Amino acid sequence: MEIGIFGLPLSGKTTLFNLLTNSSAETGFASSKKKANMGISKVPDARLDELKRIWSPKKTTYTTVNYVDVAGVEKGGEKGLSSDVMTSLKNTDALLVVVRQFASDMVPHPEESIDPKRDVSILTSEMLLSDLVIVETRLERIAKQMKGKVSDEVMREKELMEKLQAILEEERPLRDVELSADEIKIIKGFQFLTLKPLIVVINTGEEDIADGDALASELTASINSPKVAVTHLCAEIEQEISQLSPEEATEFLADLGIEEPATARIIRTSYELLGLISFFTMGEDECRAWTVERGAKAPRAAGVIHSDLERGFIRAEVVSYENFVSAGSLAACRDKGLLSTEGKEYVVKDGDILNIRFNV
Ligand SMILES: Nc1nc2c(ncn2[C@@H]2O[C@H](COP(=O)(O)OP(=O)(O)O)[C@@H](O)[C@H]2O)c(=O)[nH]1
Ligand SMILES: [Mg+2]
Repeated sequence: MEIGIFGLPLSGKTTLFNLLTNSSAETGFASSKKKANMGISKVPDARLDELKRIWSPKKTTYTTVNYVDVAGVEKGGEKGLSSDVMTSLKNTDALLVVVRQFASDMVPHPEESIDPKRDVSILTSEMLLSDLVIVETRLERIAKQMKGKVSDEVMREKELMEKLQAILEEERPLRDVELSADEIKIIKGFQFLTLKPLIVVINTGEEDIADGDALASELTASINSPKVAVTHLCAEIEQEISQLSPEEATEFLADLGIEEPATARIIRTSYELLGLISFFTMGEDECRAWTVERGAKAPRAAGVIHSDLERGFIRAEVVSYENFVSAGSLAACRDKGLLSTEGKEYVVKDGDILNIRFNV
């Protein structure tokens, strides 16, 4: 999974990127419009930590998310976003939009005042414009082709592009429009930004941490889209916490009334928004977390591990994480009848521990 970090300059994108990916990319004014940073984040999972404790395996493998921290968006270009930004966001599955709530005399806001709702609307306008430019460029190209004889396929694409053009001109993001499976297939390659799910992160000041949930609910209500989730953090404080030892960090978080590091919440929000769940494989050699779409059946989950496991899928032995941990061992699960054998139609659940039987 790849997520693009998107926002106005000096909103705290790179600070958040560093937190998520444990990097030390340059932050602040000089870097705010520079090229993209790329990094990988290990997805924290307390359940995998526990499996590791039980098995003491040779290897423990967490799932990962790739993050691209793009240069700050500059408002008002006629052609939408710069080609650098567009290229960086090309393969992203979702966008993490950072909007600034923190006030600071040392860090000027490009709009000279603090207003997360306005910033979301500026960023949305830039995304709408970029998508509109893509649609119009495509329509111009189709118009040239129309001088000759054109296929039904091109005609269908033209109709669809005209429909999208009308939607974008009404300033409606494509993610909020109902599209058929066919239409989605046609437009997939265009990488429209307003089609991508959004995780909006409000970067609060230290004094606003306690109001974070209220600020997030307010913004959620004003955006009002099932494909947009809003969460919050104070990037600067979390950055300081990340430099502490685990014990110190826990204490510091508790003092501030923060239940868990914000990065864990952001990753969980991303999984929920993208409809993803985790399942596990375990043993003495390796304990490992995997990611699959909610609703996926057992062979599809097997295919995430290896294509051979999907191709030669016979059955899956399944125990839920909770049952495994409460029983204490696989033998105990077997005795108690907690281990089930499932076929091709089994829908994998979050926290399932799978053992795939296959034959190729
Ligand atoms: N006071 C305060 N400053 C912050 C916070 N988050 C980031 N900053 C500062 O704002 C500046 C810009 O941050 P940066 O991550 O580089 O923003 P970017 O341009 O969006 O990548 C840096 O000097 C950060 O130290 C915050 O939560 N509070
Ligand atoms: Mg930056």
